[in-house]
Parts: sequence; structure tokens; C-alpha cells
Amino acid sequence: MIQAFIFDLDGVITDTAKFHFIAWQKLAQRLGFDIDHEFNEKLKGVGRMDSLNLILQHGGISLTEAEKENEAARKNDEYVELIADMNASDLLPGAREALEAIHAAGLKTGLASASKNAPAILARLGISDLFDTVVDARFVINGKPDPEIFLKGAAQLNLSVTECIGIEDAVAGLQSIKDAGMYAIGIGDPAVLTLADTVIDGLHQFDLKHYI
Ligand code: G16
Ligand code: MG
Repeated sequence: MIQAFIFDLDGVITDTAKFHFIAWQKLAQRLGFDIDHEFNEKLKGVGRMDSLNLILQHGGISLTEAEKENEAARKNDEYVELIADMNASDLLPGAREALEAIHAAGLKTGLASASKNAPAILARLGISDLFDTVVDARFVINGKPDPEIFLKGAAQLNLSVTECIGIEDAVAGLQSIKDAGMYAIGIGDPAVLTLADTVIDGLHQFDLKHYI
């Protein structure tokens, strides 16, 4: 019996990818190259340092560990400035309604985000109190596609994985949900999200009664 839904943040609840893109693009340009939107797709759901490594590889640049730390911190400062203006209007359609419907049915909600900025973003969106538990990148050793983040979400809710459903827009995130042993709802293109048990366009299409 399903007791909880564990949500990814970027691409499911809100679109932070556009802000990450601006900040990563600035970093790439500082180093003398460009990234485009197609390349940005590869960074979705991928943690900060892994994203930086992919970008450096893309630009054919190699940096020392200290230089990487410095660039990642600078990118994050720029990103934090960009998300400071976020508010409830940045919620994706149906996100608040889905969270409220789950609570109204007496079920639980969790967040499993690769972003260390996740709690601040939830606060900006005005939905912190709609999550029973939050697992972000600060609390996991192995990021997505490793199942750790979704396993931890279920454990923090005191539930077994078969009582939880994971919701993700990125292939790496869906891998994480499936390897955790959960049912997976994909958000996006069914041709891309082949790991998902079911795919919807967005949370505006989320219908709780289909899953409980
Ligand atoms: C998000 C984004 C990724 C980003 C990662 C780390 O993951 O999709 O592009 O690199 O967080 O973010 P930060 O630099 O803020 O720690 P998710 O899991 O919310 O989709
Ligand atoms: Mg995502």
C-alpha cells in the first residue's frame, strides 16, 4: 500500500535548470568556451562537482582541485543570487496541488534533490511545510543515479521502498528510484524516460487515485 511520494526538485516542482544554465554559461565563458541548452540537458539531476567536471571535459579544460573548488563556489554564488528572486509564481503547474492532495489523503511527502540549495528554494517557493522530509546533496555520499538519496528518503519517513513512489524528470534520477526498488513516475518524454513505470507531462497531470 502506497504511503508516500518522494519528489525530485528541479524539473518536477520548479525549473531551476534555467538558472543553473546561466551560472554555468558564465563559468564556461570565463574559461573561454560556450555551453548550449542541449549540453545543459546532460547536467540535469547531476551534482555540482560532477556537473563542473562534465563542463570542463566539454571545453577541453583541465583545472587543479583547488581551481575547481574555487570555480564551483563562484558558480554557486552566482546561482544563489539568481534564485534569490524566486517566489510562488515559480512553482511548476500542479506542484502545490499534488503535494496538498497527498497530504489531504493522509499520505506523506519527501524531497530527494541533488541540490544543496534545495531547502532555500522550497522556502522561496513557500512550500517548505508541504514536505515531511527533505534529503538533499548535503546528506548523501553517492549522488543520483545511485539509489542512496531515495533510500534515505524512505528511511526518514520510516517506510519501506515498496510503500513509496519516486517522481523524477531526469534519467539519472529515474535510475536512482528504480535501483532503490520504488515505483517511478517520470515527468517528460516517454521516449527518453524509458526507465519510468509511467510518464506524465507534469504534475498538472498527477492524479493521486491512479497510485493508491
Ligand atoms: C539539481 C539540478 C542539477 C544541479 C544539482 C546540484 O538537481 O538538476 O543540475 O547541478 O541540483 O545543485 P546545487 O549546485 O544547487 O547543489 P535535482 O536533483 O533537484 O534535479
Ligand atoms: Mg530533476
